[in-house]
Amino acid sequence: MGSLRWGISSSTSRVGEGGGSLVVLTLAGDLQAAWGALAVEPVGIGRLGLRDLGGIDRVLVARWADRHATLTPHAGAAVLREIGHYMQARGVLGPVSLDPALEYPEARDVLEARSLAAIARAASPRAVGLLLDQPARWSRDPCPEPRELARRSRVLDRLIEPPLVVVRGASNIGKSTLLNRLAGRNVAAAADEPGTTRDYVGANLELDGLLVRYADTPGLAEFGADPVLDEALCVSESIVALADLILLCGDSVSGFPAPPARAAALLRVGLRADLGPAPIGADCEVSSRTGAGLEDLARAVRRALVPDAVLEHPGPWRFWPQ
Ligand SMILES: Nc1nc2c(ncn2[C@@H]2O[C@H](COP(=O)(O)OP(=O)(O)OP(=O)(O)O)[C@@H](O)[C@H]2O)c(=O)[nH]1
Ligand SMILES: [Mg+2]
Repeated sequence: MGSLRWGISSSTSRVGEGGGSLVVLTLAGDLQAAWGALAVEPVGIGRLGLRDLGGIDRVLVARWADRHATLTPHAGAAVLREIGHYMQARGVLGPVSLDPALEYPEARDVLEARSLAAIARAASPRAVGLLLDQPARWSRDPCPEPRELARRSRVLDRLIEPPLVVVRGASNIGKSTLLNRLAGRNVAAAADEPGTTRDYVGANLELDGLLVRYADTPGLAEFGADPVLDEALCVSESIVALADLILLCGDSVSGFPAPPARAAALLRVGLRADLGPAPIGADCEVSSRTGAGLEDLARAVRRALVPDAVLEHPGPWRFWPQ
């Protein structure tokens, strides 16, 4: 179990309406051993699922790679301490707390050391230039307005810890094909029959310089079709509730589904644009077959999560853990 560690990879307050705090934990190392040690039903690579963690909480477990998973507790920071105790009791090593100044002795001051440490763990290419510029920005503006700083920093933190994008829409309209096209490889099964996607499929995607965790979901219209699918559909609301951005998808025939009750940010995406016009109200339309609109979609996703105005703001960013 020595090769398994956990740590808090991000702790952010939700941006926008709805509020609430969201904590993302990272599990890194021998995950096969972790499932047994933590008594968690295993989650396959590229899969997401809701799992009971020691009776403390139902957490969203996303397995991004062989040795990397994230856990998102529903209840936010309040249950974190209990989860920490549970992990330690089960032999999963806690986070190694690194002092950036010790880790980066070449840095001129603690701020420069922090920015080097943040660059090392930042997920998105867009983070690098901004982080390198932070020492200069803080010396220009050492006392930024606290609320505005907090708001801007919460958004920019998404360049370090990838936000969660969840797709929602009717069955058989090209949701999984879109994921495969964006990923440039076959991540999700796509076929010309409803109910092809029977589980959550996740992939890390870089969209317009922003790394996101992207979750494909089963079509909305299939409830009652079979027990495996029903189980997958049952967790839908939980995953949607954790999303930073929902892609509400529709094609010329299906139209857009109703937005979920507690949606974070929303983008309405018209799919299969080569077959017919997008439903009314589309923010963007794409054809995975011809490739039309894919770049615009990537930019729209990035802008919805990290708007241009925030990226281009010349002020400082409080990017280090509080
Ligand atoms: N013409 C055209 N066909 C597409 C496009 N995208 C997907 N398709 C086809 O639409 C069908 C359904 O695609 P999927 O990606 O499996 O659809 P889905 O929404 O994931 O379906 P479920 O998993 O059942 O909900 C397949 O036959 C795809 O080849 C597109 O942009 N244009
Ligand atoms: Mg599908």
